Amino acid sequence: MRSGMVSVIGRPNVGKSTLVNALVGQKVSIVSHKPQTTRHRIQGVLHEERGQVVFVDTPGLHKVETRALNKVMNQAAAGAIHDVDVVLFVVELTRWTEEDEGVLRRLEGLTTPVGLVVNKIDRLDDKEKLLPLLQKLSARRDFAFIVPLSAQKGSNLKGLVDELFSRLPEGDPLYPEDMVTGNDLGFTVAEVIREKLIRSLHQELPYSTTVEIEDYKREGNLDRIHAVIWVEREGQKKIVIGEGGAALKQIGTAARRDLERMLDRKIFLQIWCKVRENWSDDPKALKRFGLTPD
Ligand SMILES: Nc1nc2c(ncn2[C@@H]2O[C@H](COP(=O)(O)OP(=O)(O)OP(=O)(O)O)[C@@H](O)[C@H]2O)c(=O)[nH]1
Ligand SMILES: [Mg+2]
Repeated sequence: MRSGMVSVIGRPNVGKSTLVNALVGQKVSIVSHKPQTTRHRIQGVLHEERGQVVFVDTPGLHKVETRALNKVMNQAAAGAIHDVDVVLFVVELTRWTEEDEGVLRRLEGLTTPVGLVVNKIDRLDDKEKLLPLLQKLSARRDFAFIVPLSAQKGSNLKGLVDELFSRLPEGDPLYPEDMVTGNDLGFTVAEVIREKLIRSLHQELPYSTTVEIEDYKREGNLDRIHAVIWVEREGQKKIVIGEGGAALKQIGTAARRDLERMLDRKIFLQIWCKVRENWSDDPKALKRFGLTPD
C-alpha cells in the first residue's frame, strides 16, 4: 500500500476545490465562480485498493493583501507547500496571469515534486491548440509531471491519480477507511451556508461575510443548528436579509437541502445576520471565526 499527502495550490478560481471534490468523489470543499472562495486548508481523502491520498485544498494565492483576512488566506496556502509528498500546482489552460507567476515564484527551490495540473480543458474549442499550450506551460519549470484535465467534467482524473500513486511512499493509510474529510462537522455546515451566501450575493459583498456556528445540538435523527452570518456594515445586513427576509430564507433553504442530503439527517437550521464592523481586517475577529493560517 502507498499513502501520503498532496497539497493543491494555485491562484484563485482555477478550480482547485472542484478538483479535490472530483478526486475524492464527494463534496468536501465549497465552490463558486467568484475568486477567493476557499479560506482554509481543507482535507479530502481518496481511498483505493492501492492506498490512500490525503489532498489538502488551499485558498487561492493572491496578490492584493488589502485586509488581514487576505494575509491569513495566503499564509494558509503557502504553508501547505511544505511537509507533503507531492504539490499539485493548478492552472487554467488558457489563462496565465501575474498571480500564476507569483505561485511559481513561491515554488522556487522546493525539492518536493511539483506536478502541473492544467485544468478547464473542456473550454478549448480546437483540440489542436492543446499541445502547443502545454509545451509553453511546461517550459516554466521542471515539473515532475503535467496532466491536462477537466475537474468539472471529471476527464483524465485517473491519469492524475496514477501519477500521484507512483510518487507516494509505501505505508499504511493515514486515516480510517470511512473518513472523507479531516474537517469537523460544524466547519462543514458553516462552509455550506457560506457557499449559498456567496452564490446569492453580488460583487464585493461575499468578501465581507463569514459564517459562525453558535449552537449545534443532535436530537435523535435531527440536528438543530444556529448559525450567524457576519457582515461588516448595516447596509450589507439589509442585502443579506432581503425584502421581508426573502434572501436569507433562500440561503437557509438551499443550505438545509444540501446538508440533509450530505448528512442523511433532518436539519433544523436557524440563521441570523449580525454586524461586526471591519471584521475581515481585525485579527481578533479572525481568530474568533477560526480564520487562522493553520
Ligand atoms: N469549464 C470549467 N470550469 C471549471 C472547471 N473546474 C472548475 N471550474 C469552475 O471554476 C470556478 C472556480 O472553481 P473553484 O473550484 O471554486 O476554484 P478554486 O481554485 O478552488 O478557487 P478559490 O477557492 O477561490 O481559490 C467555478 O465556477 C467552477 O465551476 C473545469 O474543469 N472546467
Ligand atoms: Mg477553492
